[in-house]
Amino acid sequence: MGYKVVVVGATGNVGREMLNILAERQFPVDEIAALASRKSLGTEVSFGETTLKTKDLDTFDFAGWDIALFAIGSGPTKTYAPKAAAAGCVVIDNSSLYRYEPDIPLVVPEVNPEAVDGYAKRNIIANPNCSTAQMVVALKPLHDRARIKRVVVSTYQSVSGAGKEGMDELWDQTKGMYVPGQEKAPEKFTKQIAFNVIPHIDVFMEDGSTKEEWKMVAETKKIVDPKIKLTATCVRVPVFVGHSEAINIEFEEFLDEDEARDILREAPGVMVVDKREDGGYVTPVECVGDFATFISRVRQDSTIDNGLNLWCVSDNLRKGAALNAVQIAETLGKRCLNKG
Ligand code: 11C
Repeated sequence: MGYKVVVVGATGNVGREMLNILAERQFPVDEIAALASRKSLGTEVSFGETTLKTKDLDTFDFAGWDIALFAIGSGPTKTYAPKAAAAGCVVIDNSSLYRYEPDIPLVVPEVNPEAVDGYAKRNIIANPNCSTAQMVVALKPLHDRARIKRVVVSTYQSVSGAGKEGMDELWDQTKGMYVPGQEKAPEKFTKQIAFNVIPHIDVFMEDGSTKEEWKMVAETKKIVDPKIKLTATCVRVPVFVGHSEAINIEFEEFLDEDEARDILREAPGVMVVDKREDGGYVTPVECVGDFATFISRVRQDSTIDNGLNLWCVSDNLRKGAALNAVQIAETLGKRCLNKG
């Protein structure tokens, strides 16, 4: 016997990936429903070899359904997630709405699978931000070995993090640079994204950081260890899919670069590609459609006592969103629901 699964926001970038990944990983599904807002109603989406017609989120009755993977913004999530949870359906939510609430588990299954056990308090589990998810998969095994004191991370985030509109803007603006009359002014992003980089993702906070940067701090503390100090600079780059991160780590104990590489090679969800030669590292275009978080450029930081640098790349629509949500569903199934 398997699960009755709902995907909410099935026509978006992340919702479509959720359906693909449920099928690819052969999640034990007895019945599946793809829900969308009224404006996308009737749109067809793929689930493995089958095609699903989307149903109306507004009138859907969640009673009798086991798990709902939510991939809609915080606003509509606030309306529909409590409805689903109250009907007895466990919500796995990709928005930022519930992530920082103490009684809602925030889970990356390779890092804190046991946190899933707290799902029943609200019947909701939160999925982290994409830039956090891939980073903590790499940080956790290193933290277990040498205790991380401080992290300095700079991100290079693809436009798909801003949804389909972000991808369309990069495409149209790039085309518009060469086709007279088709110039495209910034709309989704605050400045030109084609052939440019923008050090601004999400809104500004009072201290001058952005919400995206704040999320990396708050989520790392909740998922890995509240003692870890972290400072981030998050940058949007003209890449369609795949977030990259340059991560500098200061440990309490010395950790040799070769040992760090070996630890990462053994770590769940991590793939090390680290040859000190031309092309001996991973870039975002190579990670698209993959499940792994790729680590390259592991090297000692000789400017501090116990420092290490590394390069971390992953498909932000997968490990950063849909894959992590499906992994949470798998973990919930194994640890708590025991079907399938
Ligand atoms: C981006 N990381 O790249 C964002 C997208 O909190 O789930 C995901 C935002 C979030 O723009």
